[in-house]
Amino acid sequence: MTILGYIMSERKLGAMFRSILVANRGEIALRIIRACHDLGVRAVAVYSEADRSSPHLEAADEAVCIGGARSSESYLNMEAIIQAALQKECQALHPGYGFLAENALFSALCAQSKITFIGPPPHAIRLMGDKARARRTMKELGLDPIPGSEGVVRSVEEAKEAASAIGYPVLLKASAGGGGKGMRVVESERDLEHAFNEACLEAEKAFGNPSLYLEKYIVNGRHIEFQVIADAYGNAIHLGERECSIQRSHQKLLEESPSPVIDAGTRNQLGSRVARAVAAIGYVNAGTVEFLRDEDGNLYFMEMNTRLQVEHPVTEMVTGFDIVKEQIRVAANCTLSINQDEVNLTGHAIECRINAEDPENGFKPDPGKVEKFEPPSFDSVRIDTHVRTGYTIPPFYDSLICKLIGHGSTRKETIERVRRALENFTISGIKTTVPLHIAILSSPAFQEGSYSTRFIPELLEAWEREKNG
Ligand code: MV4
Repeated sequence: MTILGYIMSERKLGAMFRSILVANRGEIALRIIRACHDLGVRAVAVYSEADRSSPHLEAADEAVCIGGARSSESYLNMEAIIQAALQKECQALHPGYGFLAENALFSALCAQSKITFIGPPPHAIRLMGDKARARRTMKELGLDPIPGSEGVVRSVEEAKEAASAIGYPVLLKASAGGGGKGMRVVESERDLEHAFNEACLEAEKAFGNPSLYLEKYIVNGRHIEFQVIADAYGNAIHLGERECSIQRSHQKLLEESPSPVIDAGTRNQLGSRVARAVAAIGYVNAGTVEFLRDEDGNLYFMEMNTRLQVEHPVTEMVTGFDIVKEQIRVAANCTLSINQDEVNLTGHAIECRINAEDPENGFKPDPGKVEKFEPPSFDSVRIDTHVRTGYTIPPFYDSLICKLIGHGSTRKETIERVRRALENFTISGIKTTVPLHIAILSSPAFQEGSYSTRFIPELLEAWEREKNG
């Protein structure tokens, strides 16, 4: 090909990185290291003093200690992480999820240090991190947000006015929040002042920003999110949706793709609008656009997450597309390796998040030594974990220890396959959420696909009743 031909051609091959710093721990660090190695890239791990014997260090080509056990001293320590990347001559850095993944300042600091942040540019993180601004922006781009306030509500009076206009019940959300932290349902005007003041204080404390916005409270909603990925040339595609309505305290427990309530027409239509919207804001890399579906089937924009998500494997299983490898490629200025027509969804996938928690005891984290860890090795079942027999789970971090993801040709087959896999999973020494997942998969409401927000509270109530005889 001539040089002009190459410049004019659609496919661009950026210069691939030689080394990538993996700025995370646990299962996702291993997942990212695997993607690096598949691309022939060296992976440099970082670790805290509590993670000295973590399996992700062995899997990496090199490892650097970045500080103390507490996250604030290590995995949130921007300077130490950038120092490690520079010292080990990494051209890029993958933040994983959590920690610094959605920190616009960190993304900018990487750029300043000539390290490619494998994620969106700072302006996109900032825009979507301001949830009230994100609602306005997406509305302009053709995605209807949940009916609510125009922007932030600056006073109780403003909140009252907005609430009367949309009708009670309403939900107060923190503009700097996300993921449901600090939300407050308000049933009537009488309760608004108290809820507003409490939510302000809470938002200030949790996010350093007291700004609130207000939405209509959708009863029995379903959480449905679209996976997108965009390159640096303005191309964006969607990879279908995930249903994430099975949550406890705003933590997702189980996710599936496709959603039982989204048909092909809705998927293609909404998916294209989502892809067009993210391209329009100059988004680059992987992201997730979250919707809430009401009982009438309306799909409202809720928020956008500007990172790789825990539940990305369900999308990988139904598309056969490696999202983490593609994140690295587009960060290296390659064009997307497929176009929308080449995205094909096959069968069904379900992910169970296995946490070191005690479901019998209010889901209290249960760290400690894992005496036995024997995952099933089944066809079409993927296990993403950093745990093995003899590993000690440190008490300092998230309690996610393993993701079990199953694929099948139908939803029914997948449910059976995942349930059987869970029944053949031996974990001893710690309490886990495996029995809860077996109960979810065995429940008629789940099997029918007719579950909503209330599913987990109801299942847990039934469990309590059973326990107390
Ligand atoms: C809502 C909602 C009802 N109305 N927003 C947001 C973050 C996510 N973790 C839960 N969120 C919700 N946002 C409005 N305007 C209900 C929830 C919600 C939920 C949604 C889907 C599935 C399970 C849920 C459990 C609790 C709350």
